[in-house]
Amino acid sequence: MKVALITGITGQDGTYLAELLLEKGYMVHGIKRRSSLFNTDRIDHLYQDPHDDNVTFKLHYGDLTDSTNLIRLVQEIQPDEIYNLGAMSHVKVSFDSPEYVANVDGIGTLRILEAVRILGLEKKTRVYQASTSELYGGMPENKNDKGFYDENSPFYPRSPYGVAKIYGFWITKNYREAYGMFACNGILFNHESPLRGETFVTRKITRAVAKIAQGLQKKLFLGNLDAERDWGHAKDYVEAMWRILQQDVAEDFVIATGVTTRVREFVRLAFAEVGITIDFTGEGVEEKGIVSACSNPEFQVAIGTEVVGVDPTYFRPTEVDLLIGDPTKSKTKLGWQPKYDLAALVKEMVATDVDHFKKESLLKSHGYTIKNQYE
Ligand code: NDP
Ligand code: GDR
Repeated sequence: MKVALITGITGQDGTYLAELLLEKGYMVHGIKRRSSLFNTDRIDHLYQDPHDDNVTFKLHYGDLTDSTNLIRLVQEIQPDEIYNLGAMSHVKVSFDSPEYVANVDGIGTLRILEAVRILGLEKKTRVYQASTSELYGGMPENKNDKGFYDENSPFYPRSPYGVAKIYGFWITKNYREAYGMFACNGILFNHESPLRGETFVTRKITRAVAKIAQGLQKKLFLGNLDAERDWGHAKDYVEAMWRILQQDVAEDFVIATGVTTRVREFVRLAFAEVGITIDFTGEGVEEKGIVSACSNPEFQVAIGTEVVGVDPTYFRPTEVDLLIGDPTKSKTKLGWQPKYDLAALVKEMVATDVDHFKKESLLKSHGYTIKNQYE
């Protein structure tokens, strides 16, 4: 039985990856942070009683800022594969706590690699590093001839998050070259799902659409509606992570769909899922999204209602305007093929949020209040 250790197991990707590895028959260990409230909502369905026989899923307390904790866990677990997904992953928030982000997202990667080296596991333990398209910074001159970012495109990070992750990228590559470790970067472009954190733009939109349609929210405020992102589904992307560690030779791979879409268009598509047509008028901070049709009798939203506005609070000091990745290498070498396109992704995200808020409304109408991660 292969043994995997996942940092960031309580996050979006950690959850899907744990599910995938369990399906493949792995023993899965995960590191979770101690918090004053439960932070395991996403993975509660995977919980196994540690007193049972043949347990294949186990959580450990730990933190990427704590070297001794990481060394002890790697020593105890002796993993065949480590997936380093733990990070403060919000680009905008990284401008507020840049030093913490450098410590967790940058030096945290070094701590994982050093734990493997100190314990002499260089030849046993393979390491996957969660690198990101934020490394490219969206600089137009750095795209390849076909107009995409690929494994050879230069980096130019535009946030403390991107700068911390560039350290993680290079230290992973350096440990591969210096110590012969099987350590790889997956340079993943944006990937979303119904499990996406609520303050990332796609989930913020799908939640708001579900609430506005049901009369639970009046308006959605966003930042830069012109930003363009290459959005895939997290379920497809964790499959690529696993494939990267199954290669004969350790290498870095771009994982992307090759299609980019504006935030404004994502908003339109998400509202369309509940039968609401949005027209955008005005420019810059004056831009507004106004309902021009509502074809679903279940959701009564009046024509002419202003449901989307711009709030400059969500602008970033430096922005990544456009990202689009070239998945050619991952498709040919890894045999990776995404199952979802953007339409299927939006459909699933909106449907899940509509369902959630329907249940919540029903409970409220019967005098119950529920407090969970959604509030
Ligand atoms: P999430 O924000 O959903 O999850 C991040 C995880 O990291 C959570 O489990 C979180 O724990 C954990 N974490 C945060 N700080 C620490 C710490 N100090 N020590 C240990 N664990 C910590 O991110 P995603 O699942 O979306 O992303 C996974 C990884 O992939 C991240 O490294 C991200 O930067 C990277 N990435 C993500 C992309 C995307 O589009 N989703 C694209 C490219 C890269 P807790 O639940 O307690 O907060
Ligand atoms: P990103 O994702 O910064 O690409 O990082 P996010 O969803 O936060 O932003 C995408 C784009 O949308 C614009 N935007 C808004 N963003 C947020 N969060 N909230 C808003 O209200 C809003 N309005 C417009 C942003 O300016 C941006 O251009 C994600 C994270 O998962 C990283 O960890 C990962 O490395 C990269 O994707 C690839």
